[in-house]
Amino acid sequence: MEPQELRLMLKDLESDLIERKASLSDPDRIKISILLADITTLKVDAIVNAANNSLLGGGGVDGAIHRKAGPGLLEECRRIGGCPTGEACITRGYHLAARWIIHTVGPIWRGGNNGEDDQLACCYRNCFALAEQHGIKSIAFPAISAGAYGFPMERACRIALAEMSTFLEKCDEIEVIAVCFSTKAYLCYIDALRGL
Ligand code: AR6
Repeated sequence: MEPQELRLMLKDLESDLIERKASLSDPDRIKISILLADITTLKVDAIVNAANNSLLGGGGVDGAIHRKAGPGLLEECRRIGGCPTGEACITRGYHLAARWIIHTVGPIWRGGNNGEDDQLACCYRNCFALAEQHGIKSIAFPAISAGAYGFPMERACRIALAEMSTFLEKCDEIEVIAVCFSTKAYLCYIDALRGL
């Protein structure tokens, strides 16, 4: 596909997304944006890191966040001492534009019958719980587990969006951004939005 065609397609999808948002029961309460971006560049109160149990950094979004935040982040993560799968913890944002980083550890995909869906849903719930506790008003999520941990992107985006909208049903104070690092992720979120 030519880049021009892809741009046009994304433009169509964006209009479709706006219509979709408008068709939800109370559009003023739905504050989910789907954004193609590098999460480390966003000026939001908090960005979420798809970390591992050690919290000591790694590849993917975790590596990008640690590189940009600087060594203070690694030090604080070391003091925390790790994070179980499905849980979350919070640190300062250091050199990032975001004030906070919420670190969560998604499940490694093992075929789908080993509690992966529930663990992934827990990641989102625990991140939102920390966001509420810290008065965070805007939060950006990467597609947790959908990279190195192998969770199928379509399924990961469906779970993410379901948890985001469930949370926003009870708390409409927080702006939620689903960050996509590829057009595939973007298209999966649009599909998931259709299924809401
Ligand atoms: N901004 C937004 N999204 C990103 C960025 C970025 N800068 N970089 C990658 N993604 P992954 P996981 C997307 O692998 O699957 C690490 O080594 C990426 O395209 O970062 O939860 C940790 O230390 C994908 O859609 O996280 C763990 O060991 C999504 O973020 C392990 O990887 C998640 O991909 C965690 O694996």
